[in-house]
Amino acid sequence: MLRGRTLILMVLIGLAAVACGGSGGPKTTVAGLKVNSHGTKDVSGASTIPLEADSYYFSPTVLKGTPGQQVTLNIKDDTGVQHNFTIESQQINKDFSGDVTINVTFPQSGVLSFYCKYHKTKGMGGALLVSGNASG
Ligand SMILES: [Cu+2]
Repeated sequence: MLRGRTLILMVLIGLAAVACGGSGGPKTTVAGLKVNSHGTKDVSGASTIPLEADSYYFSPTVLKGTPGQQVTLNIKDDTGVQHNFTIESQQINKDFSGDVTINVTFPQSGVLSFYCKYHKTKGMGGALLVSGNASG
């Protein structure tokens, strides 16, 4: 009898763990970062790109462009929470709370990650993709 109860308890704990996994942690890996993915957008040829910042993701998450393409990200943020946009290799480290405009440059090849330094571990990141695959 006790054994049966223990088994049921274990099943319930297992279900709870699955439910948490479904709504919780970031699932997708882009450019070595675990992120909450909200899609990929081809922005080749564009100079201004609308981007949404939310808790905790960027949408679209992966921007696909051409080598060296310079773009202005018009980030829309109505979360009321302090966020940040960082690309280490371009010395970009910009805090924002509300809409913000940030100039970025696509890499010559491969993929380059960006992230919010405050919510990196919650999956708030993305990538600038030029060639290859964003995942991994
Ligand atoms: Cu953030």
